[in-house]
Parts: sequence; C-alpha cells; structure tokens
Amino acid sequence: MIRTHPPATMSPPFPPLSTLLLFSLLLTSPVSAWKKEEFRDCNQTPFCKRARTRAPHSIPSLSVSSLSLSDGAVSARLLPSQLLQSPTDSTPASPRALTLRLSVYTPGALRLEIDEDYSDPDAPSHRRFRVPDVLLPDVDDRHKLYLPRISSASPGVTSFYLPYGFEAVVQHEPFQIEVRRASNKEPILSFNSHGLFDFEQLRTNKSDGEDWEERFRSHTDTRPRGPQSISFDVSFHGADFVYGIPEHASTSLSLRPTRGPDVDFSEPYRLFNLDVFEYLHDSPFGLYGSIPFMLSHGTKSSSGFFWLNAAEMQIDVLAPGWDDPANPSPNRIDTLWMAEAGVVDAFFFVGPETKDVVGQYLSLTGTPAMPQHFAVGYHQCRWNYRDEEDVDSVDAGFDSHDIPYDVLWLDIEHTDGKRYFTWDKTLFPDPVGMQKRLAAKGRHMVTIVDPHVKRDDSFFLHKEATEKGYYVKDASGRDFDGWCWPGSSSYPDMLNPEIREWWSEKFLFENYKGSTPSLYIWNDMNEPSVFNGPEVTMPRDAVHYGDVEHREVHNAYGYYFHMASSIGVVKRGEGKDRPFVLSRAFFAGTQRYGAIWTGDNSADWDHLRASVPMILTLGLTGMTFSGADVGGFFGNPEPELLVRWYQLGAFYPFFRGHAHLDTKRREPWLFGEKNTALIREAVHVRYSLLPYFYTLFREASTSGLPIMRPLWLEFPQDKETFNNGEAFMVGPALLVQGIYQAGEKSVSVYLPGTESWYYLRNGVTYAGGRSHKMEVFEDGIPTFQKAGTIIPRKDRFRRSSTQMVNDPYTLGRTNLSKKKFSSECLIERVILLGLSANAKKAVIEPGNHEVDIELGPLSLRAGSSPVALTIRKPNVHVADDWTISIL
Ligand code: NBV
Repeated sequence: MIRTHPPATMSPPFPPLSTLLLFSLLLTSPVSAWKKEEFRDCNQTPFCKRARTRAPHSIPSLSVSSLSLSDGAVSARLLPSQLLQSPTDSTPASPRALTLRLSVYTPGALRLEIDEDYSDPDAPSHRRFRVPDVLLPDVDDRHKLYLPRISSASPGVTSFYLPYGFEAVVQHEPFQIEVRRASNKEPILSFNSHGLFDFEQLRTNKSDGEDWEERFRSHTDTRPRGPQSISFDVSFHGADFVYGIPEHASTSLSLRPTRGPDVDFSEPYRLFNLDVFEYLHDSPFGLYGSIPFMLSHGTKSSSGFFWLNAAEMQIDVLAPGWDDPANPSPNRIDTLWMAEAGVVDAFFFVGPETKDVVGQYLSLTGTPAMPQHFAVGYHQCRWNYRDEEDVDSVDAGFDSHDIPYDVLWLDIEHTDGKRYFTWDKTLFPDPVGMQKRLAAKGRHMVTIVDPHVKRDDSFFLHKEATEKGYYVKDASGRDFDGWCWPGSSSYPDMLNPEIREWWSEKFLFENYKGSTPSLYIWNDMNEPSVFNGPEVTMPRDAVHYGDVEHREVHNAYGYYFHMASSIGVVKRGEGKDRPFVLSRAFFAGTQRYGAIWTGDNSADWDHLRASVPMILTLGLTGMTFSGADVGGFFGNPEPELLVRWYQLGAFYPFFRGHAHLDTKRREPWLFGEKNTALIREAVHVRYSLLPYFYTLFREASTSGLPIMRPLWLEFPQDKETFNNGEAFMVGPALLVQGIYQAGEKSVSVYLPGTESWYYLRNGVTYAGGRSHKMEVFEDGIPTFQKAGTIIPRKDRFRRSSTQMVNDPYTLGRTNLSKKKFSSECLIERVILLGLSANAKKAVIEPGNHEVDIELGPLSLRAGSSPVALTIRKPNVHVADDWTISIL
C-alpha cells in the first residue's frame, strides 16, 4: 500500500522545501502498518516516564487541613510534597498549599477537585485549565446534594454520606480517600491509597540549569509554563475486570494489565486524540478520541471513575503483584492515572450495578442525542463518489438490486480544492438537483466538513476567519499554519463560544450554497490532524482562546468542533431538526452531539473482531451511536470477509460501508449474485429491526443504556460473560455472535442466564447458562432472542427507512404491553416462539375477534420455511390498547 497522506492531487500554495521533501518521501514509501516511530511512547514522554517509575509511598505524604463544610462542598487545604525523588522532577522550592473540594451528586457520585490556591500571593497569575461545556450546564442545580452530611469525624478522619448507603472517608494524613459501603465498611474505590498522588505546581521561574523545552523528532515544544503534570492511583475494589477509557483498538473487552507480572502490553493506555495511519488491531495506543472514564465490574461490586481533563493522559492498569510480587492483592484492581496538565476534577461512581454506573456518568455528561430515524438505516460511503453521475448510478444500483439504504456520502473530493462548504463545479454542477433526486426516494446525503481551512485569500471562510482573528495561534502569536489536505491550513479556535457560533452559521442554507434540508454533515480530521505537526497533530504550545495552551485542551478540540457543527445543523432547521453529524474525534460528552466511527480500520479479520470490543467500550462510556467502517477502510476485503462484515455491521448502532480512495469499488452487488444476495439479506435484517433499534435509541437517549451491550450488562452475575468480546446483546432481547474467521464451520456460543434462548434461524430453543457448539452458515451469523421478550419488526422492504415509516409491524413473541404513542400503523403479524403446538386460536380484544394460529416462517424473506406459530393479520393498531389471548 502506498501512503496517500496527503493525496497526489495536493494543490498549491506550496509548502517550504523541507516539507515537500518530507511529503514526497511519505508519498513514495511503501507502508504496511502503523508507523510506531511517528508517535511518542511513555519513555519519550517525560511526565509519563516520571510518574511510571515512581515507587508507591515514595513521595513525602500530603496532609489535609482546615477542613470545612461550605457552599455545598467539603473544602480543605492540601499541603503538597516538598521534594520529589528524582532530580529531573521539578517542584517549586517551597510548595504552596492546594485546594481540595469534595461534593456529592445524585444519583451516586462523589466529585473531587484539586487545584492551585489562586488566593495565595505566590501563585502564578495563569490559571490551570478546567474543561468547560462538558458537564451539563445545570448539573449542580439538578444533581448536587446540598450539603454533604458528615457521618463521623474522628481525629484525622472525616466521613460523609453518599447515596445508596455508601460513604466517603477522607483520611487527613497521609491524604487518601475511600468510598465504601456504610453498613459493612467494605471499600469500593480508593484514591491515593498507594501514595502516588503528585501535582506539579505551576512556576514562573526555572530552576538553575533547567530546560523546559521538550523535543520529539524534528519538533520542539517550548513549554513556556514548564512542568504541570498530575498523577495518582485509583483502586477498584471487589472488581473482576475494568473496562472503558476509549479509544484503543483491542480484541479484548476488558482492559488488560499494562504493568506488573505477566502483562501483554508494556505501554500504558494512552488517551491522546491522534490521526493514526493503519492502526494496529490490538494495542493500548490512543486513537482518534478520548473518554477518561473507567468502569469496574465484578460479582461483588461495580463502580466507575471519570477524570474530566482534556490534556494527554496515560493510564496503567496494574496487574496483581505489581507493587509486591510476593503479595498480589486479590479482589482489587489498581490503576495509575497520569495527565500532562489540567486539574483534578474527578468523579467516583458507586453503582451499585454497572447500569447505574453508566447512568451516573451520563447524568453529568448528558445522555446520547436522539438521532434522526433515517440515520439508523444503512449508509453508503466511499472516498470518493466521483461525480453526480456516479452518485446516481450507485443510487440506482441499490434499487435494481433490491437493497435498501438511506444515506449516500461524499468525501473530500467533492469540494472545490478541499475548501469545505463548496462544490467542485465540474464534478458536481447541480448539488441541489442531486440531493433532490435522492430525497424523492426518502434518501439523504452527507458531505464532509473538516476543520482545516485552506489559507487562500479568495476563500470566504479563510478571509472571514483571518479578519476576525478566529484561528488558533502558534506559540509566537501568529495564526497557526499547518499542512493538511488543502495544503497550508489554519484551524478555527473552537474553544471560543463566539467562534463556535460563527461556525454554526456556516451551515445555514443561505451560507452553505448547494445544501438542502436532506443534507447532513461529517466531521473528519478533527483530532486535529496536522500532517506536518508533532505526532500528526497541532503543537502543544499553540494557543487558544483564554490563553489556554493546546496541550491543555487537545483531547477536546474535536469535541468542540463537532458541537459547533451539530449546533449548526440544528440551527439551519430552526431548531426543529435533530442533528446528524458524524465525527471522528470525540471526548466525554460527544454523545450529546452525534455519532462517531472507529476511523481507518483495515479490511482484515482481526479488525472485524476488534470492532466489537471497541464499539462495546464506546457504548459503556456513553458513545452508543458508533460503528466501524463495514468492509474495512484500507485494503480490499475478500468477498467472504465483506459478507461477514455486513452481517455483523447490521447490528452496529451506526451501520456504514466505507472504503479508501485506492481500494477497488465494493458496492454490495459487485461480488457476484450469491454474495449480493447475502449482503442484501444482511441489510434486510437491519431494516426489519429498525423499530427495535429506534426504540433502543430512544431508551439510550433517556436512560443512557447503550444499544450494543456487553453480555454482562444484562447478566451481571454471570462470570462467564465478563470478558466476552465476541458476542454482544442488542438491547435486552437479542444476542449476536460474530464470525471472525474465514471458512468457519462451527462456533461455540455462550448463552448467558437461566432463561432459554430462541435461535432466530429456525426457532429452536437453547438452554441458557452454557456454551453451545453451533454449525455456522454462510447466510447469517448466529442470533438468538431471549425468552419472554418482544422484538418489534417491519418486514416489508422498501428503498429507504423513510418509505417504511407507515408500514405495519410484526411482533416477535408475546407478553404484549406498550406505551401510548401516536401512529396509524397496524400489527400485521405476531410470531410466537416456545408455545405449545396445541395453540390453535387467539382472541383479540376489543372486539372479541377470533383468529387462527398457523404455522409460518420466522421472517418474510425468500426461502424462509414455516417453523413458528403465527397470528396473521391481528390488524390491531400499534398505538391502541389491546390484548391477544391464546386459547
Ligand atoms: O477524507 C478522506 C479520509 C476518510 O475517507 C476517512 O474516513 C477518514 O478517517 N480521511 C480519513 C482522511 C485520509 C485518510 C488516509
């Protein structure tokens, strides 16, 4: 594979000669995989190296003093360490006290804030960065408990109550916090119990001979404010596994230990949003987004920890015995958290169930936005659909092959020279007409809008942004100028609310020429990706609004960009439209603004496998509307892989096929009749389940529960499921087992719980609580419905989801009860699994109307044989109250 970063179509103005040389090298050098040397590891990252090599309790202990209860919080002073152990560690000559605040939130969170004491006359005037706009604006009014009630205060210890029978215990000397069950004092979470808390205070002066600059490859980070990192340990007690902290590619659902005896990974999990070319499928290396939220789960307890900090973070999961190999501590998972800058603004979540932990996190950062109905359907993307004719012929191809789809996507080549919000006039002379033709079939279009703005004085966006001073600045105060798709580019400073407002107005129909109400948006490269920047991103010493250094806000840049675009889409629809904006970069809170995908994966079986733990992890951390490129972005999937990917992707919350510019065309009908039929079947499965998915999206938007769930979220006591990253639940009723190998003939499927399960291929019952060896068929992957559940479906296939809105429903299973909503739709079929074959008739009330129960197929798709008892045409309204009694 030739690296196409940047593309051969790169246009003037030309960069300096050195950059050209660098890129001509990149263009011609064959690349087979991830380029490790382009990125820093922990040893090359001084704050990480320092924190990681520190021994437990080796720092002089901290003590809590002047503890008082006021303003809805417990406030205190914390005296930091005098001196650190290594000469490279830099601490002020005479450390100042830190401020500590603890507050309690419903339903079940303890907030810990530690910052500089800015009232100290010796404190530097610059304030450390606290990430705004991530916690819901009214979070204090709705969730903060006034005041924490002290449960006991003995010398040296203060405890206060938390919801659900938990308490927080602050030990004053040495400083440490424990969250525990009030009744039996069993710990759940602890902070600094290994004495690893370290807070590098801001300084104005360097010590003698000290060098604050950091160098990596050809880049120098000036670090004008010097060292300012923070690190600490957090322990999860009673936990069997920890999960979360996306985004990493992994074949394991749980987070494997990164330090201690017998570890697989030697690097900590990195959270630093980066554009990683050809990422590995199994690595702790950080990808495009960061959510610093970890959950623990075990049969004894579940808990969570969230550190609201947007600077580079590195997190070690410590294997039992990491501190003392002779005495590994069972039943506890220790972790070490390290960040380059920021403050401690952290939340401990008490559960007690994992679903509660997810809810507690989302009560602070917001539940996922309810998507547009069409966005739940299938999306067809490719870098690039060449021109309007290409668009029309792909669109027609779906119709002639009887495959529904909802959205056709246009990548960067549709623009006039990578100037977003414009169209290439030769290739796309009539964008409005093109969108209208799609819209006539109920279909939508998505265009890409990246954050790099071409530095071209004749480009309106650049002109305005320059005149208004809206770009991020470089360390010397000039508009930051980096290299990206359009060549020389600058980046709007999305941290500034005024700039976000300006950006959002660019989506108004009068501003985005050629856009129509059926056009939605895709934000790519918003880590931000800067081809000639350190680690392919913006230099850390670039400066944002409010004198915030890029290092402090890096992981949230893409979040703010996505937010501004999403607000723009809502604004253009005068607030009546729900947004649909897909983003590659993300941060805590992104779920409120739209969907994300897992970036540039590869067309191989390992990436297919890794997509499941990746999407499950995203769901657990609030980002339920996510998916992976079906087929794999890089490379050409063999037909079997492509088919298996469609069969799995049909269950991703976000279902989109996508491919790199250099790959062969792969629209679903290009692989022969048989494969077309298999892909059609996979897409039909998704379309028949649209009512179920849409209902799950609604549930996610209210309770925050993910759509695609680890088995243990539904079966929290079933240990067998705790590290199963190959099968998953879609909602509470459907279990899906992926097939991750070529030529697979059989697969072992673990069905959890004590209930039985119905195999949706043939209606056969399987017992829960054990593994079953199943034959594997090429026409689908194993899916099972849990006994006692109802899955609403729509079984008539049309061109798009929009055209199915008024179609009747099929209900799979009985126990009919539902909520009131408005709809003219009828129930056309009820399929009953697990009912005695003696059931012959059903009575429908009101009306006392008797109907026959017959044998029918499980689905209406071609070739389905009659295996299940079916009530045909009960013809009751889905929105009415009715009962069906089986006689
Ligand atoms: O815009 C081109 C691609 C896009 O297709 C892909 O989905 C993104 O993840 N983009 C990255 C930039 C180039 C990647 C090599």
